[in-house]
Amino acid sequence: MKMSYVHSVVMVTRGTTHTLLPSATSPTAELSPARLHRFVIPPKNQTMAGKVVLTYFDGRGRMESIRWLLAAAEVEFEEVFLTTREQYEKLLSDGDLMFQQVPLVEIDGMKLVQTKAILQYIAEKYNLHGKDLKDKVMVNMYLEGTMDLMEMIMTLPFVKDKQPKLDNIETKAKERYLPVFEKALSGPVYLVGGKLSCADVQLMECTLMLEEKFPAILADFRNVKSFQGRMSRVPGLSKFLQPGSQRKPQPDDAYLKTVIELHRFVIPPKNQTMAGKVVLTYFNGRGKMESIRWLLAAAEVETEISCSSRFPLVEIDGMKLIQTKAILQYIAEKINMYSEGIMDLMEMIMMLPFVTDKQPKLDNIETKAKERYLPVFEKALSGPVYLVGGKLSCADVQLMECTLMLEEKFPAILADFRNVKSFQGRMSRVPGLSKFLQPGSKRKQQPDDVYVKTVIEVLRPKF
Ligand SMILES: N[C@@H](CCC(=O)N[C@@H](CS)C(=O)NCC(=O)O)C(=O)O
Repeated sequence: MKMSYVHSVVMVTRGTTHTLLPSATSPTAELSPARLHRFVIPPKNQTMAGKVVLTYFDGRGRMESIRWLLAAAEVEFEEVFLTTREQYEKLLSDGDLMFQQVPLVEIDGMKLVQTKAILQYIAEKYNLHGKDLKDKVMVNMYLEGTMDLMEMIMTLPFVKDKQPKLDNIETKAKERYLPVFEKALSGPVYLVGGKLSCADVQLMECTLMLEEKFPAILADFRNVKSFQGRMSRVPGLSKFLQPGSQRKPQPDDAYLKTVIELHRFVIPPKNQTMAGKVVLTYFNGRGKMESIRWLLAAAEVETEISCSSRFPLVEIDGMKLIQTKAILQYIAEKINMYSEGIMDLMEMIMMLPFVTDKQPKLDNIETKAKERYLPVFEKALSGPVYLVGGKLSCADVQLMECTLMLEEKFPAILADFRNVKSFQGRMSRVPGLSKFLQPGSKRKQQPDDVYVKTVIEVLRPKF
């Protein structure tokens, strides 16, 4: 690690939180007994395969939930703060950022990107992800919900006319999100399975963020409020909540300036026990449900369809599941960095029909596809038949879906990506998918005007 990258490093030890650097200070100046301890006591839970190093801005953003989770797991971590464009370009040229984006987390000899993939790895590793598949999918649904809400708050500083956004966040928090958690916590101590999970940790983070903006927002949500009290006594979190910890403050102007400066460049399918039918409720079009249809097709799972409800909703094994990515995980077990990247790209295409000035968006998608996403998959497929672990996974299925979507918009886009092109050929011969690709299957067409009108009518979205 280049010392110039290290702005300041704070280490959370088992006992206390110590600010150790700026790195320029004399190392001997702080050799208190507590600090010496750090070399003697191995950090709780953590096998010493190496340090955990987070690379991000010196602010909350997408890294903050990762900091919270590591704190809850009582895992020490170091931080590299990005302050200059040059640092970021170095990371790019070193090939450290798979999709040219931070957060970056170095852990167990890996360089991980994609926030949710990272959260999931840490949660699994430290037993904070629910005890079985059904608990895990519940945890994921809660996580996705709180993440959606936090993302609205996160992007607030970058918005010019803040009041309408703030009003929208407050309404959504009160009417959509908090009632869910209020109900889930009417009795149970934790959200899922009677034990602490990453969903609890993220809900704690989220409610504190909400209170910063709307101090009285929990007045009508007493269960959530007392949950907050309990969470603040979880040992790792109680330390994290103390001044001087690695928790970051609300974004200020200096933080915003840095972020803007840096952004200057432009399945266990087959052996699944089917306790019941799989029913998908969605619009009669692609949207966020299409990846689920693809995955179920690859898994050769029969589905029934009911149209035009508000959200992606899947009824499977007697549960009603919402939140697209959580469903994918239940079916294919593991969301990884690839599928999150592919989803980012597909979401850009998915939003196109709702955009008035399409050309700049299209240009941006084409550039990102060619320069950011396809090169990753071209490399990953130079040799291997499948993306991960030598076997078909949901990432392959999603990549197939994504490349076909891309070709619909840019027919020659795979000309320079031969491995991806021949992967497409292989995937089209996967039995479930070969059926799904035939006319008359449940695969949906590109969105037309009727689809767009229906979505707008039903959801009345505020884009
Ligand atoms: N889906 C990604 C999104 C990451 C992301 O948008 N990161 C921003 C910083 S918060 C970034 O690196 N942007 C640069 C870019 O997209 O070019 C994740 O959750 O990690």
